[in-house]
Amino acid sequence: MVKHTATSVVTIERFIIEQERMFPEATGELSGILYDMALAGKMIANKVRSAGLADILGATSATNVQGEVQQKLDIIANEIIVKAFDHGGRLCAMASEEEPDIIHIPEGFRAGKYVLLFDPLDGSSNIDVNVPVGTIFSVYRKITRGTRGEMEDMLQPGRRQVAAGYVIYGSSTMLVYTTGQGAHGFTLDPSIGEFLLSHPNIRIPDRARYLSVNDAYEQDWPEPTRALMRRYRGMDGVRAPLNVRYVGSLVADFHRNLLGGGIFCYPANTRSPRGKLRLLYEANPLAFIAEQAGGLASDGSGRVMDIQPTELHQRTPLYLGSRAEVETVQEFPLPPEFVERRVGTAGAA
Ligand code: AHM
Ligand code: MG
Repeated sequence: MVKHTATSVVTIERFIIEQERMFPEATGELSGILYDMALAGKMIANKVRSAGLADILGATSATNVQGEVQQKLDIIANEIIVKAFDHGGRLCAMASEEEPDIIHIPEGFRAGKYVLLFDPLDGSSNIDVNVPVGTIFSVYRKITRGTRGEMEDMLQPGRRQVAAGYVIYGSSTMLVYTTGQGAHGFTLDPSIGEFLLSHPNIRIPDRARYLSVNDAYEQDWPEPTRALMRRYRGMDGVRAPLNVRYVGSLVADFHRNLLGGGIFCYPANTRSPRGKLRLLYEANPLAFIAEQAGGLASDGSGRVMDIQPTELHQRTPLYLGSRAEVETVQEFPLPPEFVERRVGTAGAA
């Protein structure tokens, strides 16, 4: 790979081309998906930036000045992504956290050899209070015959991802992605409208600083989970406590922990034995980034990316971040009623 220093100006486009050159057999289709995601990210960033002005610029009712019904930002983000990808000829299907079923490529457009799964605007309940939100995405190669994308193409274990990443709409907009050659971060320079390489080859610090968990659920956690959290907080005398930081916006919590070192936890509890977060749209893509940065992701009993999905909107408990912290989870095994892993054996990659 071409070496870049922190001061060289490298656009995301140039970086993607350089990565593609390492694979002489590459057709450029995956690169095209990454460009399109960067474009969609810029368009969503633009909407998110003026989110607080919607009522002023629009109208007091649900209808805006153009007579269009005002849409929630997560629906707008969903449409931006679908429209950025449905005619490009690179995807054969998509699936979104916002839509119940597979999104097929419309008649008349060429279908490609990849599928895209995404959460268009994660943490969108935070928008009203100006907290960072994000887009998360995941790309797999089509495995079925025929031109249409099928459910089987969507329900692949995370270890088969060919690319994944997220865009965080924070104090600046950043895109972080991996194609399995490390995790790389780009910051949007709004004055020129380009994502520039700002965080090449991200490594999650070995020494964790942060614990991100919503402990309002403590009463519903099984005892081993409570004991695990006491460990992270240094309450059992085994280690120094981690600092607690919880935004409640997964991308923001993950991004901070990725750069600063830490663990994000959304454990199973008695009310939600499979946790809250979605395996395909949230857990797997961030797990891929974490592993590429030297971290790990577990569902409490094993590697997230080894779970064989059985449904599009499947949930999973999630422990994500610095390697040693995620490994600690194994020391606190859960009772059998919380262990519901389906690990596929076919076609292990
Ligand atoms: P969403 O996809 O409906 O936005 O929900 C996902 C969000 C994550 O961003 C965040 O980590 C989590 O929900 C917070 O949940 P809770 O409020 O239960 O702690
Ligand atoms: Mg979400």
